[in-house]
Amino acid sequence: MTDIDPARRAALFDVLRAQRIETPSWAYGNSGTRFKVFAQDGVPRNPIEKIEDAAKVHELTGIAPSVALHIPWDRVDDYAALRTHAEGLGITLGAINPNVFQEDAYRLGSVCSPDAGVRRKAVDHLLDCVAIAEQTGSTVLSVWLADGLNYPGQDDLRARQDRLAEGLREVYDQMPDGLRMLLEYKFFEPAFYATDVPDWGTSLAHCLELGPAAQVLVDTGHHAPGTNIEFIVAFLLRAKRLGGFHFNSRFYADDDLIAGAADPFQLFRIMHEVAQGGGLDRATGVEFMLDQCHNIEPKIPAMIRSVCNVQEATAKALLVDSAALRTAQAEGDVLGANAVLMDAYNTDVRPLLAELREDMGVDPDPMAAYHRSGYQQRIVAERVGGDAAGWGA
Ligand code: AFD
Ligand code: MN
Ligand code: MN
Repeated sequence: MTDIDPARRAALFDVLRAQRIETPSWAYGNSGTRFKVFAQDGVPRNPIEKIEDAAKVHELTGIAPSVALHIPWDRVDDYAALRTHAEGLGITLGAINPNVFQEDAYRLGSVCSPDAGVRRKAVDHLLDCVAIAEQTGSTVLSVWLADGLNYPGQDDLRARQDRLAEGLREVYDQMPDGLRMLLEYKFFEPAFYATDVPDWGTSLAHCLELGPAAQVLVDTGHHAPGTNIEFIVAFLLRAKRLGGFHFNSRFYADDDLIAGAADPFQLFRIMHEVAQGGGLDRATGVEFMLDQCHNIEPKIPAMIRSVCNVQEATAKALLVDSAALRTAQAEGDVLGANAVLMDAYNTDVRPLLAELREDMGVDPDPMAAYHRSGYQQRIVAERVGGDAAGWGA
């Protein structure tokens, strides 16, 4: 058991109780790589069933009260009804993720395409998603563009930035008050030579040009190996342009594995910078979202594991003795400062989190509770026929 004084424990619990981690609708469906999508029994066949799975994750963890949608994967005729259904299950609809990367028209790009008609099509889809966000009550438009080039000379790099700025400007100017555009970057894939929003600097530059409702979305799987992601987080928090995260884990590329599974120390360092920079204060508006694809493992347990991994990293970050850290840093006590951080990281916070969960009225072991619930057996038995969610490959 972590021996921390009652006042500090209470403060820690207040922050952890308020933590909100959004799960992605697409992670409940079938997924895979360009080589194969492995179908699993019981996966949802429509947005309603995805929302039911997301609601189960929230019921068991207590800190996953919203689910991000992906359009058109989650297109429905009545978004207001979908919103009501979600709220009836105890969760809300979260970020709206436009999809301008899965139609033939987008072969040479979407918003950055050399073809004006394709750019029009892409911007219209983004505008549709703004309208959908208003119906779902979403406050985030989560924009990831797969746009890029495979060969030098294929297109004009600067002209593509002009097209990007023009397209985002049109969307930004149509956004209602209260909606934020989070512009996601990715250093490669599906384009292999150049990506039009490849890094945090490009995203930040466009966000600064657009206005205060545009912020950077940091997907933890979207950096070259060895990138110091926590530096990016600290910098963007200081610039008040950290819109949020797509948490996942990677060993080599955008692997979309369970958050914290590949490098729990990196996840802790990221959450330490978030905690130190005020990012856990709801008022700063940092969105903590998962973006994963559970290709070979059962979907809902993987999601529970991911939510708990982010929660665990947060708890450890909150255990950092900030006063001792500041003192050691000010004194140039290199080993002392590092030791303060490592003390927190090396603390087993699982007993503390079990206590927190009991305090919150949820099972101290969400994973065991899921396996006891019979939910997996129920969805496998009930979800027979129809078209399982996912994408072909
Ligand atoms: C892919 C992209 C990006 C995007 C996600 C959902 O790399 O992370 O946010 O799909 O559209 O993972
Ligand atoms: Mn992402
Ligand atoms: Mn990704």
